[in-house]
Amino acid sequence: MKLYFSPGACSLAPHIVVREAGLDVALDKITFGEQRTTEGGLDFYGINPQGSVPTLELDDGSVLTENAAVLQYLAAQAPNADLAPPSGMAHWRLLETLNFIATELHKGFSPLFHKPSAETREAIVKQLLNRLALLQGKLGDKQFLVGDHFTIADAYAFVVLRWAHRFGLDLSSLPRLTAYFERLSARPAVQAALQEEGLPPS
Ligand SMILES: N[C@@H](CCC(=O)N[C@@H](CS)C(=O)NCC(=O)O)C(=O)O
Repeated sequence: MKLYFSPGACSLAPHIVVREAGLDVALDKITFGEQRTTEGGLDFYGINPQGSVPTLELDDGSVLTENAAVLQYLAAQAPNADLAPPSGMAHWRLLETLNFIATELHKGFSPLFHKPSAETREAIVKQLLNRLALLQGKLGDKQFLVGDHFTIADAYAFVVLRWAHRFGLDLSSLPRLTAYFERLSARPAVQAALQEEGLPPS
């Protein structure tokens, strides 16, 4: 398998899962510009017509996209790592949480990457802080978002919380979420993925 990624983008979530699961997955860094190219200089649009990461190339050459699907596919390749509860209410909570992160948080952050006006930024940040408070509510007093151990939802949550810090959101009113982010940051798999993407440890 090969994971096409961009440093610090949402593809960091499946990258973390690859490390948590100990999967043998090659990495290929996409250069974003007017053209999008793989490390080998191939046109990335020829691999994924949307040009977005994460993109996972499977061993048969077919391609899987959409973070929530890629994360679940990777977890299914390493059932012993127990990164995605396969049944019961925990399974539905996992899907609920992945969808919440993808649609309410991930896509909520996207406009901040395009340098919005101060007024637009303020509205976006207000909405994001509301959604992050909801995420803290989902976390409750638990150590992880779903059940009692790390799942693919935590890998995805780590990425959006990292963006919250990168964009200077004031999370002081969300101490449990801040402590959760620090716990995730300390995981060896998270640190390994950050280092491999050439990113600072926190
Ligand atoms: N719907 C896709 C969206 C992925 C996405 O937005 N990826 C961003 C990086 S975080 C990207 O590649 N943006 C470049 C683009 O879409 O042009 C998913 O959930 O995987």
